[in-house]
Amino acid sequence: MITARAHTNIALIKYWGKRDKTLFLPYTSSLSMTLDAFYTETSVEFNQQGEDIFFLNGVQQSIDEVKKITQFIDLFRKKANHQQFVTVKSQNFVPTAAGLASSASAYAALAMALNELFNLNMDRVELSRYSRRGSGSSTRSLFGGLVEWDKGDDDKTSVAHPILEANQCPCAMIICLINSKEKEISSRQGMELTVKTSPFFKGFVESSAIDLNEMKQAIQDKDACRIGEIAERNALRMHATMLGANPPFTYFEPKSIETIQFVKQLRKEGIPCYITMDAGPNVKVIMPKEYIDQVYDRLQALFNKEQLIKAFAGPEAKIIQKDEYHD
Ligand code: 2P0
Repeated sequence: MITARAHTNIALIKYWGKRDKTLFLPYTSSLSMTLDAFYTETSVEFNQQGEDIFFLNGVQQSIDEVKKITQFIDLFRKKANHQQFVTVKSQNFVPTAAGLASSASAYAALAMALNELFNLNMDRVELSRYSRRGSGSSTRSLFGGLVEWDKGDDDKTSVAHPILEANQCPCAMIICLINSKEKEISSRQGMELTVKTSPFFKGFVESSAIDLNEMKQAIQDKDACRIGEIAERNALRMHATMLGANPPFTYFEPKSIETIQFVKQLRKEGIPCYITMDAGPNVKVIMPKEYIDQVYDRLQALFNKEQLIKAFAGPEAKIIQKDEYHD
């Protein structure tokens, strides 16, 4: 039995839209921070049951869920030229009701574990190419610190690579939990509708390339405020594309807007902090590491402590357990 652990990530430059839905090739390159605070642990082993079996947080999953996992494992079976079925047991380590359970850490951990189980010896970059086929954002969870997923030209070149080690990262984040309800529009549906119908999508793709270049410069300069500024504008441009979709939709809730305005007010007072948001109402506040406690204290004007989670740049995915069985 092999067990792998992968941490989730939050994009500073967003992935929103696929140019190839089968291969999960994105329209834009993206860049994220792997978080120390949340992760998934996944164990895999061969079984003799004649089918793949999948448990998530101790609960055996439905045929539809198993189907997704089987398609993903097939990629590894094919490469290894193996036929064996696999039992997958996955556990999400995220605070209860955080609404942050992420396919990113899930598929990164599964890819890492399957690589070992099938003895494929792929390096992380190559593995990100495989994990991409489970979920785009999982490419970035194979690495720690700050990570870029290059949109690439094709299946081979659309892979992730590390940009900055976790201990070098000048930023921290506070996740503000606003609502953990199941979202009405999944990110997969949301991005598809946006690509198909939003006249603003083209503008997002064009401006994202500029944001990415400026972000890489800010990272090289270890300029946490600039990183925050660029992340905020990139996130808001992504959310603007959704308002332009037909039918229009948004992940914003009143409390999301209130938080954004509060963060702006803190900036006016000289406290450097910025926001980013994903396919849900929760707001992530980005700041230079040394300001995290000050921002945390101030955010308590809007949230109770249970709704605020501090996070720093986290580690790469790794194998944490390997049990060998011999007859
Ligand atoms: C991101 N999101 O870059 C963006 C920002 C949501 C908003 O990656 O269809 O679950 O599995 O490739 O990776 C969420 O999308 O989508 C996402 P699929 P995924 O983090």
